[in-house]
Amino acid sequence: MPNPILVTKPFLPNIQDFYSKLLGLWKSRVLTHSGELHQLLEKQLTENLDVTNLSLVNNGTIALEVAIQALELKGKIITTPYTFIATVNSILLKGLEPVFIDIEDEGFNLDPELIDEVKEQDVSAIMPVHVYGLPCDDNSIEQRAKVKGLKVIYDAAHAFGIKKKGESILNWGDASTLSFHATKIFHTFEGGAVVCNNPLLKDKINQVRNFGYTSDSVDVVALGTNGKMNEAQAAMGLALIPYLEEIISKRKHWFNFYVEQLSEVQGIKLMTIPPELEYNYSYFPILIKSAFSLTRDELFNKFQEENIFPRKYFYPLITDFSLYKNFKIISKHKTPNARKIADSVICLPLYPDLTEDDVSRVCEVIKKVQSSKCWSSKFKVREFRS
Ligand code: T4K
Repeated sequence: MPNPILVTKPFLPNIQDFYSKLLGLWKSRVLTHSGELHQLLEKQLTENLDVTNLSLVNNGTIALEVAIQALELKGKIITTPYTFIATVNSILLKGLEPVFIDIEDEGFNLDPELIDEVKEQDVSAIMPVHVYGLPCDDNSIEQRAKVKGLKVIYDAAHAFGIKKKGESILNWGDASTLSFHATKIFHTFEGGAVVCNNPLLKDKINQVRNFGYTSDSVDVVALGTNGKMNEAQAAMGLALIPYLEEIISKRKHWFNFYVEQLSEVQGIKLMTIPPELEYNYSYFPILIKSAFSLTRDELFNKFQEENIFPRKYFYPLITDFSLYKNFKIISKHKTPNARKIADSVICLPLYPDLTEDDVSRVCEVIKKVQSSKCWSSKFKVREFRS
């Protein structure tokens, strides 16, 4: 059996880069609570990502919860069912209710026009997701948010480093949240951040991530949690920053390799990157159409037989998970576009340390099953004619 190829493999810095940063911890014994490495990482990421305010937290789910808490949201939040479970769990965990609306036709992100159809009472915010790092339609979303007096939190877990027309998309809305999970472009083992433009909101975010304490840790002025990133996590982040260009350019190389190999395959639809985007090459989703020889699930199983493990990001839809299906407040809005995409998507393996042999193996599985279909249908035509 050939080596397994997983959907992703975390990028690791040279171990010395990480180790040298840890040495300081053995001297200082400051292991957490906004230590030296934490402060340095916050500063470096703020500059690197071209954002105004960035607060580190201990994962991307807590980033969402902290943003909801700091913005003092109540009632309901409009969001998408086509996302990772954490987006919507964060809403429920904070005692709010999700209102699911559909994604755009032929897209992956929430359809802003459907915000107009939400008639539910007590809606306080919109939580769109930049799925695979492809930016949402911010103008349409924020225009509607303004009219309705809603806050906007972008779940930007996939959008590390993405710029549109030269500007970071992390600066959009009231806040954006990032995930630095091991499987992400940039990681701190586990980790995340909340980005915002308003310095007063940053103060509040910093309070909420630290039990609600004021910066001098004397008084508790907000309802807070323990969302702090520790120094070992920050050390990993600092060790990885110098590799960011290499990480993204290697991902871009394999992304383009897939495009070259697969763009002519009948029945497979590839994602397109808008020209004005500086993309991070975080995912390589393909959509399996009816013209393909196998169904999505048949192709998925074929991959497993070949020891290749892509993922169905994002299937099932959030609204199909038992927790949400059985939940009394599940929204009445229909989401046919999201269902169509969830039923046809496969994210192929994409990470810097792939080899040409790996990517060729993945592409061969697809090309082989499709060409055998073409061959057998030609054969049938010949048989019929003779
Ligand atoms: N919002 C959105 C839109 C998100 O996509 C996510 C997370 C969040 C919010 C929440 O952020 P965090 O709280 O997670 O920071 C993965 C990740 O666990 C999750 O972070 C990510 N989204 C989601 C899309 O994917 P799984 O369960 O599908 O993948 P997992 O963890 O099994 O890993 C995938 C592959 O990576 C495995 O085949 C093995 C490999 N792997 C994984 C880990 C963790 C390694 O080789 N080493 C490792 O340490 O969720």
